[in-house]
Amino acid sequence: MEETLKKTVDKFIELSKNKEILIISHHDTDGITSAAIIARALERQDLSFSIKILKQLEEPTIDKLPEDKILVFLDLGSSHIESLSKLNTETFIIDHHEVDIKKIPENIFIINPHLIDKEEISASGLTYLFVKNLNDNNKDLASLGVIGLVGDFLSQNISKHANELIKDSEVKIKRGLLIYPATRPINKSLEYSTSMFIPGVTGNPNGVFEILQEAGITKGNKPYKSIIELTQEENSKLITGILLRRMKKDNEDIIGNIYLVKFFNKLEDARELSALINACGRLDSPETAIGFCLGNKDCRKRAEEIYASYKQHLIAGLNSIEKLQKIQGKGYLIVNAQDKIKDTIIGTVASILSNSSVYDEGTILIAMAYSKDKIKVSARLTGRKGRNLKEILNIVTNKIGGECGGHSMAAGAIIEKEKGAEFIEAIRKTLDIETVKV
Ligand SMILES: [Mn+2]
Repeated sequence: MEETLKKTVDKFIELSKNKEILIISHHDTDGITSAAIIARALERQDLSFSIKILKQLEEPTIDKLPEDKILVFLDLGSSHIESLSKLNTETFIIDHHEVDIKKIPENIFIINPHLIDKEEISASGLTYLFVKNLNDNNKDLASLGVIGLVGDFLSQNISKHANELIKDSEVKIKRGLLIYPATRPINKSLEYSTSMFIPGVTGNPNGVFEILQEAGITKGNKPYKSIIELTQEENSKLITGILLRRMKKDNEDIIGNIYLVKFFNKLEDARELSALINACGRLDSPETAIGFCLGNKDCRKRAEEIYASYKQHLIAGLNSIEKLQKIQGKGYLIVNAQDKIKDTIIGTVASILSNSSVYDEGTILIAMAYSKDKIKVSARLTGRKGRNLKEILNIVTNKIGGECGGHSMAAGAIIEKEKGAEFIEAIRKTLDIETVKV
């Protein structure tokens, strides 16, 4: 890894002397923090650059890329090496997604652990190592790297280079309940706890009050304590309350490392920062998210507004899905939310529910919502084992029309608005036949 980093950085220094740079990154937290890290580093080197944030990289986008600039892909690009090699310019790829190529073309320079030691690290971590090699004064960018690491769920099992990143960042790590933010009053963290859905508590202020009472956590006339301020006893009582409501016996996935980062001069929970950046990136405000990462005060204000409304929508979506009528079959559940839940959050709502332990392992969740003149379909699998959702959606869209994508445990489709009833009928048939086969 060290050798690849050094060689790639040397090549970058040489090439960037007389060519402008175009950074292309992904719209999630890992991609946004990666872009912010490199932007600050290039600014310090006095290099001129521009940034493009993408939902995903597609062939038509590649065809339109400028050939008079050096291209730098972050958190993207590994699966497009062949088409990128056809462009008449040099391309750098800093990415951690799988790569399937034997020989790297001459105009491509890539940092990807899959080509070295298969170590698990985020693109933000790799980008940090890149800029640290570029100039030692970039060490202050490590905390952004940690936020990206947390955003990609890579912060619970730490690899060698992820550890280097964490050490450089000076973040504080505490073991505790994995509900965020761990740094703000716990009643709000519980109410908005979408990362860990707690039946009867998430989105329900009365339920929050009850679970806190049971755990002996009261507020008096002050705000509630934060998670990191709880006593051992309060903490273990609260964990018991959560386990009872989640109907699970082990507390393995509800306890873990909490990363505390100094941000805008305050100690913040990295997951909260990550969720905020993610919301802005996905809701078409990536420039606000990058500005937030780089400490811009106006961007911070805007980002906080976007995040607050995103959380409201998410909780409203979760609350309304409970009330909506569901079609229940053997091993599956279909919810047609129509215009009751926004298309931008229906997938997240479905993911939260599939992780909630409300449904049996292997249950398929199909959620539908209007998306202008179409219907957006999100399919999620509860637990880790079950049928292949991409295949199931593929069968149905082949029959009634539409497009689908994704993978076996989480897939999605877009169909015509008037095909809603037809879709439900077709997917029920497919799911019922599949059950017979199994
Ligand atoms: Mn990533």
